[in-house]
Amino acid sequence: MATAIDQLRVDLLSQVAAAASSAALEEVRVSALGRKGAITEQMKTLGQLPPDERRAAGQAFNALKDEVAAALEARKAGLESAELEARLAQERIDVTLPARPQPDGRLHPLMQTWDELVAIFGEMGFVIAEGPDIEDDWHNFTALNIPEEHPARQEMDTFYLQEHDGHRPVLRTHTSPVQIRTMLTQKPPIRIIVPGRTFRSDHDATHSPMFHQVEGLVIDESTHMGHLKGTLIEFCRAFFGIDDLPVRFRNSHFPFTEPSAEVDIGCSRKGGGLTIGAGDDWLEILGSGMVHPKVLEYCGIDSTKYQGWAFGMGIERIAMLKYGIPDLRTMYDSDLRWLRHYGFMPLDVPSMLGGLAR
Ligand code: 2NM
Repeated sequence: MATAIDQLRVDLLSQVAAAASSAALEEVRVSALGRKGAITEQMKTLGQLPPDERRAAGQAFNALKDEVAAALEARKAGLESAELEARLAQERIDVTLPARPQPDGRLHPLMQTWDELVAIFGEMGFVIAEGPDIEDDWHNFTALNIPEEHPARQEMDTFYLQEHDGHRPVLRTHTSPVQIRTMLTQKPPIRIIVPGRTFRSDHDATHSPMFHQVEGLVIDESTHMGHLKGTLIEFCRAFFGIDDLPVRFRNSHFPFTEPSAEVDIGCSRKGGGLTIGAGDDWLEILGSGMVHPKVLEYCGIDSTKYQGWAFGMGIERIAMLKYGIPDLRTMYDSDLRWLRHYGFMPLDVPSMLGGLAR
């Protein structure tokens, strides 16, 4: 019996040593220690031995089991770490390799600016709201306290669609109807920005019949003009990347806000050029104000309990200012040379690090 156990020991230990992978080692484990394994099978013969030999043989088998189990464990640890090393070597990524060739396309400066605006206001806690390009009179004008006889409502300035069912659809002239829709469907507190397409019957070097706006709206029980001012000063400085950019609030009038203020930033126009953030001149970049109580009431918001403020700006206009684009119309020429000059790499993360174009 002793020689049979010795033989089995040599045999199993050499199988353990020869296993070349953890899968092969697992097969060795099953064939040695499993329920139908070599040791188990041999131990079944113990009963045929005379009682005086049986005890010693039983102890020898148990010792062999322990020894083989220990050898399996040790081999397993060795194989696994070798396999891990091999995988790490094979799956290694060389981070020093040059980037893959960038796609040939460019992001239009308008869309780059859109992304920057969303990034700045998003960081301040505003969420994006959207709505239809085709509106009705009520959402585009009436709910905004724009009177029937207001020039903005005239055919001269507004694109009306064909009348049907007694309604006259209109291409929205600003994104404010989205604010109206939001106030009608959501309970305050509200803090949204609304980027989107807008349409006015106007076409020259600074106006396009289709253009883009970002408007914003904040409504709660206690927000006030101080918040409007702080937020818009912070926005101007972040957008133009100038920490001490002078910002001025100038009295103005909109039907939907009271009081209303135009927001100017400091600039210089010396020598025919334009330098933002220097000099003693001013440049208008956005409109703002406290939401008119009538607008709140149109939207079912109790104007004795809630108040709010809003602002709006043209994306083309501020894109032109930031990136030094002299003529708005070139934005829609689809001229690839222009796009290569003014465009941005699509994978660029919008940030203020690019600084000013001039
Ligand atoms: C501006 C200027 C001032 C404005 C107001 C509203 C609303 F819906 F809350 F009444 N939305 N947007 C607003 C106010 C827009 O753009 C120059």
